[in-house]
Amino acid sequence: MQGSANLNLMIKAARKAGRSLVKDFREVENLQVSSKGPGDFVTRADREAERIIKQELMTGRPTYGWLGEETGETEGADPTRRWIVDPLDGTTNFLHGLPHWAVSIALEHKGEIVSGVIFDAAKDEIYWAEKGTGAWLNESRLRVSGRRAMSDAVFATGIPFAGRGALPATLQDLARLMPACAGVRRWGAAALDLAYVAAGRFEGYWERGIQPWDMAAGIILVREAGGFVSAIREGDDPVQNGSIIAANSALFEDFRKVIRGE
Ligand code: LIP
Repeated sequence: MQGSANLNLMIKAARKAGRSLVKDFREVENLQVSSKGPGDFVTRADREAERIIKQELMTGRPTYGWLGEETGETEGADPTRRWIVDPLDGTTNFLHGLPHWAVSIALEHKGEIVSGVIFDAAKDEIYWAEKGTGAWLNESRLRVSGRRAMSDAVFATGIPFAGRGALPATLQDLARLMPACAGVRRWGAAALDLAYVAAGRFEGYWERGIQPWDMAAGIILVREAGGFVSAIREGDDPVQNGSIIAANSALFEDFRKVIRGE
């Protein structure tokens, strides 16, 4: 697999963490029937995956900064570069034995996401992209969907739960979008939702109230596959403000108008 030294380091770290998570996932499936459930076990699996990734990346690039879902933010000696890592995106799917989760690793340079890796270890699909060199699934080049009609388009999103997230706004989004499109999916992993937009499987994705590590790697994948990404509110930055709209080039403006209520 061609790519820069940083990308190859990211892929090595993602695959090593993915191997650990696949082993733990098999145990989680067995724990579904236990009265206590696998909650604590999944927390340990999540933290072990981030430990593996952090060891690989910070050994290879000790001066870079760090932002990880489990271990938080650490300033680096190099203030221009930062790893942004979700060791297990789709945690609730993992907890319930649903094989739709991923390791997500992104590299940010001077505030811009310049490379990303998303590893769906359960399906052995690794998505990767570097600025200016395209988006890839394993060894195949990715392009966003060519569909041009909203009525033919399938979109993905995240739906608030347990009192978290922007429920009224999301319900308004759904009320506006559902009559205009061919379907909406909620598969529970933002990183894979964005990877699927880059792969042309979804025409678009949006979500409110998610974290930088949920979206960072997926942003560069969508852009390098020919799609567009923005925040929901005009002028916001998706990574900084926690809301995101992503779609293929043909539908991006129409989709964004629907979500913005324009
Ligand atoms: C999840 C996201 C998903 C969102 C969930 C959660 P996690 O990330 O991938 O899109 O709807 O609320 O934030 O917590 O599994 O890393």
